[in-house]
Amino acid sequence: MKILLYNPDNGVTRNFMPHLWMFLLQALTPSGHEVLLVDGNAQPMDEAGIAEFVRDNNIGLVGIGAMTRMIAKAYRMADAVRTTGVPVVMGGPHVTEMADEALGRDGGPRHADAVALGEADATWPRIVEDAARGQLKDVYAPVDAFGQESKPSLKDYPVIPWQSIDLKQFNLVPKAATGLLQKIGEGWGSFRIVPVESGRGCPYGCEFCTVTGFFGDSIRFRTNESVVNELLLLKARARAEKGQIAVFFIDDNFAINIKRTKSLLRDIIAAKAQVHWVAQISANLLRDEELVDLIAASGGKWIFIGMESIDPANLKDVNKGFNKPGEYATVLERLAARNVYAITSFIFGMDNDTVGAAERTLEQVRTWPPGLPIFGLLTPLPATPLYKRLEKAGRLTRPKHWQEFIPFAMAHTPLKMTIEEAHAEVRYGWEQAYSPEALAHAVDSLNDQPLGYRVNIFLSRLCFRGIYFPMMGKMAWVRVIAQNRRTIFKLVREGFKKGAWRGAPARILASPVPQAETGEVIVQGAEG
Ligand code: B12
Ligand code: SF4
Repeated sequence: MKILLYNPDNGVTRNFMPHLWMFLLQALTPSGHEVLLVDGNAQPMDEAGIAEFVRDNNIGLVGIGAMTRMIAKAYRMADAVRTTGVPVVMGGPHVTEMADEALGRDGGPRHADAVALGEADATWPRIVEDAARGQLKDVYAPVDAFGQESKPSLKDYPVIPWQSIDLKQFNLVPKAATGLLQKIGEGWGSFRIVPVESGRGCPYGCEFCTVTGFFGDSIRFRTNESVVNELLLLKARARAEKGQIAVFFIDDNFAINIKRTKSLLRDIIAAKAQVHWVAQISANLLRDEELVDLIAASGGKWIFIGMESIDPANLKDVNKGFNKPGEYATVLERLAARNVYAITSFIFGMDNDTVGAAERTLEQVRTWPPGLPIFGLLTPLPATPLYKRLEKAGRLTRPKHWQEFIPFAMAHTPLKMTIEEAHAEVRYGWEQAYSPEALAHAVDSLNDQPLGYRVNIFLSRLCFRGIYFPMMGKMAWVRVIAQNRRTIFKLVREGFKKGAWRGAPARILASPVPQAETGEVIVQGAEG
């Protein structure tokens, strides 16, 4: 049987990174079946397009995965596939919580023939065999022989054959420049960001988050060896292609168990498996100097930190009181001292937010080392404790907001400001943090660093700007480049100066990397 796995486009980014679930399910597919992957972000498709693809390729089963944000498009695409007579199975965080909606059991139309609840590592092979026999069931739940919910241990994680997977659609280097850039240094003919998971689960239960409900509060890890081997495979591929690969460790909190993270990072260093990487780590765990040394030594470049708010009352309200705003600056300095920078994520529209929340946040951000601040609105995702609390209080203004998704729009009324005021705060945050002046300031604050760091922060800021301000068309890029021409000229001028690209790699030298250690497992904290 031929199977199509499809991920709808998010309408914001193009092909910046593939979705891991597709490669994972492909690797877990029983032999004898052929799996084709289409990521809508890289290969845009509409309803007629997917129906045609399914017919032309003689597809026998379509699997669709989506977050809440993309679910309306996912349903439309599923409907189009089902008109061809081919069955659709849906999975992922949204349909896990809203299976009745997908199956048309809530009074609405049916979109899926079957739904895979939760982690599908163990159920996927069963789904494929049932579909091949024409005996798909409505619901596949990950349960053991006694009917109890069971979570994959990750100890026998499949090998994802990155060396042979077609990743052409995920090359971030423009085609026209590939030939020339292959010749620079070790080669820049391709640049790809690849998702790798080293563990799953988070026990923290922040009120707005899906993760604790979805992956459970039991934390599970792959073996160090399997992660290291995956990195080595990716490195070898990049070398063979005269290109570069960076890894996004998609764990919700990559350092949730500090001892284990340190041991993984030491193994990465020992095996010379370092690649540039990004991960999500909560601020409380970054108090550990040795961990931060190892992050820098193992290739860590950007850390995503869910700061959410600078107001402790807001953090307490959403059950994230373990975040301590008073230590944000110290944590960021500690990272920056090793040339590791942070993507700092903030949420507005929280219950203690008042008008001016964005400016108060930015006042602090401006005093921190340069990074990539991002701003969102508190969003009640289905089945989260936040959703249930707001529903009970009658505060949801758009209870099924995902059916008509609007980016950066509240679905409930905050307590101390109006919905419009909350929208204005988020707009202000983006406008100020990504203005040409703010970009120039970020670049200048790294004047004591080699030019590469300044170019990196500038390009990263330009890309992150696109999360709020649409950057999908060529004209949008031309406008932004024109607005930032002074900074661009300055960087180009400096690029021609002798020695501009060389210099001290970090403000302080990372301390020597400690040797491997083993020991008991301690759960320290979490992020998402
Ligand atoms: C990586 C990631 C992203 C990436 C996505 C791009 C990419 N290429 O991966 C980025 C950074 C862009 C991102 C952004 C956002 N994300 Co995000 N993200 C994640 C993260 C950390 C990892 C996803 C992942 O790969 N997981 C590992 C794989 C193996 O798990 P999985 O995808 O769930 O797949 C398993 C099952 O769900 C199932 N499955 C999934 N799909 C399918 C399909 C079929 C057919 C079947 C059978 C099974 C199946 O099987 C898989 C194996 O068990 C998750 C949290 C998490 N740990 O999952 C949040 C998460 C998915 N994100 C979330 C959110 C809310 C967002 C944002 C909306 C945040 C924001 N406010 O801006 C944005 C918007 C995204 C956008 N613009 O599209 C929520 C989604 C909740 C929900 N109900 O939708 C999550 C769960 C985190 C959270 N805190 O709650 N995200
Ligand atoms: S720490 Fe992060 S992943 Fe864990 S529950 Fe909170 S937001 Fe979710």
